[in-house]
Amino acid sequence: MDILSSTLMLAYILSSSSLAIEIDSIAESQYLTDNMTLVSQNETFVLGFFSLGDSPKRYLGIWYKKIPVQTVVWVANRDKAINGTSGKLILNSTGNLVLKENETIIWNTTIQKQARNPVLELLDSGNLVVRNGGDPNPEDYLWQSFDHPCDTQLQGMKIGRDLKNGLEWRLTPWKSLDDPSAGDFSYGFLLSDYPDLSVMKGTKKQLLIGPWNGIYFSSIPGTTLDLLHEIDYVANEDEIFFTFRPNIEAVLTRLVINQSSRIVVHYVWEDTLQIWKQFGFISLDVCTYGVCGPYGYCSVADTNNVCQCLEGFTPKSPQSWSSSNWTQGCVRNEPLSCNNVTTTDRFVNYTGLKVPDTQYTKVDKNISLDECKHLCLKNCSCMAYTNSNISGNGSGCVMWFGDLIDLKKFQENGQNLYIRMSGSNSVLQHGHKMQVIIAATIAATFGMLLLCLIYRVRSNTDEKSNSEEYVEGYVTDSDLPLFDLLTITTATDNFSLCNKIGQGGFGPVYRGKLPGGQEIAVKRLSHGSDQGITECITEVRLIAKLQQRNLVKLLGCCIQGQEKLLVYEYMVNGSLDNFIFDRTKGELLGWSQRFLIIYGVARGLSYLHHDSRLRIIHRDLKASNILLDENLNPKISDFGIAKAFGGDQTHGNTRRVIGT
Ligand SMILES: *[C@@H]1O[C@H](CO)[C@@H](O)[C@H](O)[C@H]1NC(C)=O
Ligand SMILES: *[C@@H]1O[C@H](CO)[C@@H](O)[C@H](O)[C@H]1NC(C)=O
Ligand SMILES: *[C@@H]1O[C@H](CO)[C@@H](O)[C@H](O)[C@H]1NC(C)=O
Ligand SMILES: *[C@@H]1O[C@H](CO)[C@@H](O)[C@H](O)[C@H]1NC(C)=O
Ligand SMILES: *[C@@H]1O[C@H](CO)[C@@H](O)[C@H](O)[C@H]1NC(C)=O
Ligand SMILES: *[C@@H]1O[C@H](CO)[C@@H](O)[C@H](O)[C@H]1NC(C)=O
Ligand SMILES: *[C@@H]1O[C@H](CO)[C@@H](O)[C@H](O)[C@H]1NC(C)=O
Ligand SMILES: *[C@@H]1O[C@H](CO)[C@@H](O)[C@H](O)[C@H]1NC(C)=O
Ligand SMILES: *[C@@H]1O[C@H](CO)[C@@H](O)[C@H](O)[C@H]1NC(C)=O
Ligand SMILES: *[C@@H]1O[C@H](CO)[C@@H](O)[C@H](O)[C@H]1NC(C)=O
Ligand SMILES: *[C@@H]1O[C@H](CO)[C@@H](O)[C@H](O)[C@H]1NC(C)=O
Ligand SMILES: CC(=O)N[C@H]1CO[C@H](CO)[C@@H](O)[C@@H]1O
Repeated sequence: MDILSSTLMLAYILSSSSLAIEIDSIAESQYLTDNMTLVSQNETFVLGFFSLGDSPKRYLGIWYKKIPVQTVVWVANRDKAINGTSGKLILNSTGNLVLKENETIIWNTTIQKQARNPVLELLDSGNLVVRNGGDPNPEDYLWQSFDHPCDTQLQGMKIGRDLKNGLEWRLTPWKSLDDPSAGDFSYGFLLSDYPDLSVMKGTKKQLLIGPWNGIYFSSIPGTTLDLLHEIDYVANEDEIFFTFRPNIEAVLTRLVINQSSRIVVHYVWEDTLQIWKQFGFISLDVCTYGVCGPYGYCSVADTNNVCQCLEGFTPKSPQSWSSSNWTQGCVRNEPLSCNNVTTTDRFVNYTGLKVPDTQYTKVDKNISLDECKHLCLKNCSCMAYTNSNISGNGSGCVMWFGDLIDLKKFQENGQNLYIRMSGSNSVLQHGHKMQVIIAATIAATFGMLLLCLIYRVRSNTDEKSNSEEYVEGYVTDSDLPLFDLLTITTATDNFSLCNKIGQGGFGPVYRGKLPGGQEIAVKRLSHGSDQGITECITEVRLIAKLQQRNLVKLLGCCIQGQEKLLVYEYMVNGSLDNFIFDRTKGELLGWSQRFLIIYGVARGLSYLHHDSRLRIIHRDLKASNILLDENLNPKISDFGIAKAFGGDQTHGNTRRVIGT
């Protein structure tokens, strides 16, 4: 029967290649042909046929409707293309989707559930679903594309395992830009008591991102609460998964696995620039799985000394170790002494780590760290333990059996791991000493008031030498408040003109008063401004980390829809240019006062250039960016185009002319 397959014909529109009919759902026995698209309710996504490059091959897939750069997030027939435009997607009476080219079946679904008047719909989340018509529970889908991920994780989409139904939610990259079929790599969870999020190559472990420790995946201290996303992790008898959601509405974000050295990339749509920006990524750097062998740890920071033995261990084969073949790992200086009756073994507290491969682990969520220790001590093959959940004061117990492999060490952050050591020797003291030194260093160098911690994954491609941006991984802002837009509009009297106190390159600045009475200055980044989310976040990230009396203090930020607002402490005396370019006000500044201002600015700069953890070049230092507090103390502001360098980097190239 050749009935028109749409329940509702909305419009004819010009798509990239031909005239397409847009429909909003497909009922039983109806179909979608090459010249039709299925559009989600709010027109966020479309399902349709597309080709890649100049190829005549056609694929059925989902992409963003409103984004000019065609961004395909899901492909049905990724392994078997249609040769021309005669593809047809049919929803048959059993609720199955069948994609045909003429009479050849290209792709189909196989559902177990009983279908009644099935309907096919594309949701605004990008999820293509088949559900029973009139089903009161819209979540009870017969089939959904979110259960069959390709290379992209969208908001709300699960990566993990459905243990009840035996489904695996795993991302696999496209083979190439014009071939969506699955490449060798994949991204998902490995099953164990304490599942590792991993990148696999075939069945080989390529990179362990680590287990979820209650706050982050062990090798990425920081994924908790980057400024844009929160991660939800669930592990129970039925399923293990993580999903993410942006804490800012209307931001389009996606996580993609790509068969290149940047294996997992987090993209955010930059509306002002109309491009996808890499917001964070996980790279296949030197610290691939097991590169340092048992009891060795990998450190990204030191490229000359990638692998080190844990304290109390030495290379198993010093010869191959010195020729940078570390895979044999390290052995104990002092053997353990343990049998099922007695032991003199102890545990040494190692800090700042990614925990080892969790394949042979046991988790008990109900017991304390101390009970965990005793349990581990009793079993001679238990080599380490720690809290299974490190949030709050830590809770639960995870124990490792057998050799510890794939440890990583971080310069900051990381977890504690209690490793079994012989109790009869000097190693123990050594271990303790290391721990004290580390703790002291952290306290002294970084201060305990870190607001913003960054896990930096250096680009290991040639982009490093000439890249304008110092690309960084995920950002955390556990202490930096995100203000509600309503709070700010109320505080500034809806950005009233009377409250406007200045105009910066990127937008106006308003004065405001928070409900508590605190005075604030709000920088409102103009909608059309080039300063997009990433620049905004650069500023937040840089400033939040800086603690110095000659730098203006950032109280928080607010990013909601088009609005990007930065909230600072209010400076009663405004900016320096108000004084020095005004004859009457200028007279208020005596020479000694001027000297103190210059001195303060210099101190602020000295801090930025030498004393802060990152070298920062402000690049837009001018009188209007020097603010004065009630005592005329100067504070440097406006870090919108500042550039950060590694702590020891003294040279860098830039391709843009910038600032003043
Ligand atoms: C769409 O394609 C079908 C067959 O593939 C054809 O019968 C129909 O006329 C086409 N509709 C339009 C509007 O081109
Ligand atoms: C669609 O847009 C409307 C209005 O903007 C909004 O209220 C609704 O929640 C949106 N629906 C979905 C599924 O996003
Ligand atoms: C498409 O064309 C290729 C090569 O021309 C052929 O091998 C393949 O079988 C065709 N596919 C279908 C579904 O006919
Ligand atoms: C499908 O039918 C079209 C038009 O009838 C024809 O051009 C095409 O070669 C057919 N494809 C296959 C794979 O038979
Ligand atoms: C519906 O499609 C499935 C293929 O997934 C097939 O097994 C089944 O026979 C079809 N049912 C009907 C009624 O066509
Ligand atoms: C993967 O990333 C590389 C480098 O960013 C890019 O050139 C390539 O096109 C990407 N591949 C796909 C399939 O998107
Ligand atoms: C490293 O050593 C192991 C065994 O000691 C050997 O199998 C492997 O091939 C070596 N790797 C390289 C790159 O030489
Ligand atoms: C310790 O092991 C020995 C032999 O393996 C066994 O006979 C003995 O019962 C064990 N003791 C305990 C306390 O489990
Ligand atoms: C292990 O060391 C870390 C860092 O010094 C410390 O915070 C933690 O409390 C120590 N663990 C125990 C059980 O003492
Ligand atoms: C853990 O404790 C909770 C309540 O304290 C209890 O309901 C649960 O059964 C315990 N689980 C295990 C594995 O002992
Ligand atoms: C130690 O733990 C392992 C792993 O859970 C277990 O297989 C083994 O039987 C335990 N050994 C003893 C002596 O309890
Ligand atoms: C009729 C048909 O082609 N059925 C196929 C549907 O897809 C499954 C795999 O997903 C095949 O096993 C069936 O043969």
